[in-house]
Formats: sequence, structure tokens, C-alpha cells
Amino acid sequence: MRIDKEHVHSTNEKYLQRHRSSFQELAERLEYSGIDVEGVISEMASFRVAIPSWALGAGGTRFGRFSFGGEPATLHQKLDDVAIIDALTSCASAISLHIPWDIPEDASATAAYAASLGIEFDAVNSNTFQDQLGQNHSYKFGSLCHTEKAVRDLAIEHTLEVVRTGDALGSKSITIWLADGASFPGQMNFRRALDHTRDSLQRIYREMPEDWKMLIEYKPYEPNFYATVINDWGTSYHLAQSCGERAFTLVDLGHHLPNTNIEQIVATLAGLGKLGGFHFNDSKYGDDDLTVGSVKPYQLYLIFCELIEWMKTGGEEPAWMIDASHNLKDPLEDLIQSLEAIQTALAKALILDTATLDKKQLQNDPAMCQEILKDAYETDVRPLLREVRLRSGAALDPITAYRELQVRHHLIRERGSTTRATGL
Ligand code: AFD
Ligand code: MN
Ligand code: MN
Repeated sequence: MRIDKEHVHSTNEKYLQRHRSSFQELAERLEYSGIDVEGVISEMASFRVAIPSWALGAGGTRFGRFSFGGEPATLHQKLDDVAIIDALTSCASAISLHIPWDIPEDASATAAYAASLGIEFDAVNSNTFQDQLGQNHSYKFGSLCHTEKAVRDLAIEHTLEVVRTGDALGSKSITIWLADGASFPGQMNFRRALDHTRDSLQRIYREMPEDWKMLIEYKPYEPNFYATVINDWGTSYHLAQSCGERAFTLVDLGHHLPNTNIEQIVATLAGLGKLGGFHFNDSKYGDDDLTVGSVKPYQLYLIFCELIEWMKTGGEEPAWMIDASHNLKDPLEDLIQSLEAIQTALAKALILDTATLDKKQLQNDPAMCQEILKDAYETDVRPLLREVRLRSGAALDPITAYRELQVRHHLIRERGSTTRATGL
């Protein structure tokens, strides 16, 4: 199924008048407070978030997986799904692939197909957390950190193969997340594991094309429950530093222990010039991979305040991706909701009165600092989001349009009700 502009336009029509008056009211109020509304709109219009290929099917948990109809069974169908999300939201024109789940049969045909849909290839992801059929060595006890050189070599070669696959599609970065670690005290020599990991990453870095970036994820636990080799941002930062200037840390919102101050981590990494990528999701306990903004929208806003402040002072924009898993909701609806939450946080950070905040920070006035932060956060920015979408031919209300256009129903009719997307 493809959604064209006319389809979208038809769903917008009946909400147009109401939108126009609510947008006008908000715009006047913001302009009155000295905010350049057109500037905010253009910042928002250029904001793009990549969709991970593995989030387009049912995610499942270790207890089970509940399929739903019309899952994308091929890479091209995954591209079709991203094009649907992009047509409705106008901020999702990139896909992030996971190899070997998404190996294209014919890279140039896939690249051409994606281009015809207006979709670009964002970072590619390696998989050294599962053994593949017929694999000579096992990742059971780690990959890039493994005690045996043969296993490390295999993991390095796989990662480089992922880079080559991505390169053929026009991707420019690789995201490395390792499951490497230990589940029991004494199982792993920490220093040896880190030394091996550093050495392996440096070898991959040296072999990457010169215009490629390496993004290194960290995570405190899971699937190993005692220790993870790249457990925190400091370790990831150290590894990125030891590889070179095109290696960066990637922050995944779900990869922190409860109550970690993620906005501070973001600010520190940005200031060090090593914030390269960002995975959006939400969580209550751990790597829950829930819909962005569903549990802690204020935290998301505070993170965006740091990111915007960084970007306003000339900092380079990190690569944005949603990294979520869908067990209950239709993945496309869930992704649309995530995009909405991301754009809401972005809009609120963009209307924040940073000049006055800065002044109040310098005067050490925490009460007024909080007032300023809250003022932007409590503004209903939805009319702004609708205006951005309207101007780019997307849906005023993407979820409503998705339901009105009966997208899932059409996908089930086209693909059947028992297809299964590749992934965990
Ligand atoms: C897992 C990891 C991590 C990573 C993703 C893709 O926790 O978030 O980005 O797999 O490899 O969910
Ligand atoms: Mn992630
Ligand atoms: Mn994760």
C-alpha cells in the first residue's frame, strides 16, 4: 500500500478550519513572547528520525510473541511501511537496517526502490548477539571481547560485512551494540575483555570507508546480568576516543539504570564532541523499549533542551533513531505515536526562552529557572506540530488518518495475516 498526498489531503479537510484557528492563537501568543514561530517551524520541518527495520514487526518478549496481520515479510515491504509512516508524519524518511536480518538480494535494486519512495538508509546495525545457521564459532561467551581470537575475528569480519552491505545502499554509519559480558562474578576478566573489545573496534574502524562513522552503544545489563563490557557512557566514550574522530558514543534512552540523569550525560557527551547517535524509546524499569514519551515525557523534554542548546551553539546533530519494540500495539501506530512525542519534546525545547534561562542560571535563581522550563513544557504545542505537517503535505493527525485510511486492513489484504517480519 502506498499513501499519496491526495489521500492525506482528503483526511485533513474536515479538521482544517479548527486547526487554522488554534494555530493562529498559539502563533500569536508565541510571537508575543518574542519567539520566532517561522524559525521554529523550519527547524521542525527539517527534523528526521530513522525507523529501525526490526520495529516494523511484532517484537515479542522472552515469554512469547504475538503476531499481528500484514507484517512486512521482505525488505521492500519494510521500506513500504516506512514510506507509509513518512507520508503521514513527514519526519521519518530514513530506515536503519539490521544485518543479517535485512540483507538485500540486489543492493542496487533495493537502493533504487528506496529512492523511489524517498527513503534513505541511516546507520546499519551488526548482530553478534546471535549465532547464525552454519556459523563456525559461537558468540555464546561474547564476540568482539571473546577470549578466543577466532571468535573475535569472526565478529570483526561480520561487522565489516555489515559496513559493506550498508555502503552498497548509501548508508554512512554503523551502530555497534554488543551483548558481550558476564552473568556470574569471576566469569570474565574485566580488563582483558575491555582490551579485546578496544582492539577489535580499532580494527573495524581502520577498515571502514573514510566517510563512515562508528556509533558505539552502551548498556548496563542484559542479556548478561552481572556485567556488560560496554556498560556505560564513559566506557563507550573511552572506546570512541581510542578509535578516532569518526567514532562516537550512542545514547539509547533505555540503556540506563533507574533514575540516571540522562540529560546530563547528553550534555557532557555533546560538550566532549562525542555524541554521535541517539535511540529513542521509553522505559519504566530497564531496556523496556516502550513508546517514546509514554512514561517519562518530562525527561524527554529535558533531554531535548540540552540537545537544542548544543545544536544552537553550532554542535553537530546526532543521528536520531527510534529503538522500540511492539508487543501490544500495531507497530506503525506505535511508531507514529513515538514520532509525535519526539516532535512534541523538540517543539517545547525550541520555544524555551534560553536567553532568560541563561541569565537566571548565572544569577543562581533556581525558582525562576524552573518557571522558565515549565512555561515551555506546559505549552500545548500540538497546533505547531499540525502546521509543520500540513505544510509538508502530511496528516494533521497521523493516527486518525492511519485509522481512517484503514492502513492495517489494506496491509493484511495485500500480505496476508500470517506473515512474519525478521527480527528477534
Ligand atoms: C537491542 C539492544 C540495543 C540495540 C538493538 C539493535 O538493546 O538497543 O540498539 O538491539 O541491535 O535492543
Ligand atoms: Mn538501541
Ligand atoms: Mn536496547
